Amino acid sequence: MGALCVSLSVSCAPRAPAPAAQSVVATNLAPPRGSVLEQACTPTGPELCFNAVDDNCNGVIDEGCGAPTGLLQFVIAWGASPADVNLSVVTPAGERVPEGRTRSTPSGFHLDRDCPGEDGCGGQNLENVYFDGAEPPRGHYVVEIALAALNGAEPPVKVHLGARLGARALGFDVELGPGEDARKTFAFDLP
Ligand SMILES: [Ca+2]
Ligand SMILES: [Ca+2]
Repeated sequence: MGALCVSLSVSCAPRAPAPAAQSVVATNLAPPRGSVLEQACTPTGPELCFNAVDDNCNGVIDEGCGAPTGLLQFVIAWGASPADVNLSVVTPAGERVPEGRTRSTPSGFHLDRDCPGEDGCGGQNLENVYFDGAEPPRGHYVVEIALAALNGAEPPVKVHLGARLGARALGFDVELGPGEDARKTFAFDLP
């Protein structure tokens, strides 16, 4: 027999371990140069695919769209632009994903799309890096968004970066162009 809990009081329930997402809290957020952090999430309706936005404010970006997600996730979207934009993440261990043609790190980070050019990218450019485990490595992260080639696109190339950091989703509008604007970074710490 269990305890004599006849009410619906929460205190009667066995204490559940905190969800892993709640233990992942990023600090020292450094937005890309020229970008403003989108803190507040305003639900705008059902989740829309391929926009790197958490439209329904459930903390998950582009869920149900075929893109794998995880406790850490970084997504860039740049619509139908012909520009070649690359997303990469440097982990606390100094691993980089992707690294050349290698799309996964030993610690569990993966890139699952490389646009434009792959099947399914046409008109909905999206790159997605996610962590597949329950305990993301602690330390300093750098997310890089780089313009590799304009391919005839008119600068600036407007890219939306969405990030899922545990239970929290946030985003930035990033503009890329020639010169020093060809590479922008978002950095944070996971203490
Ligand atoms: Ca969502
Ligand atoms: Ca979305």
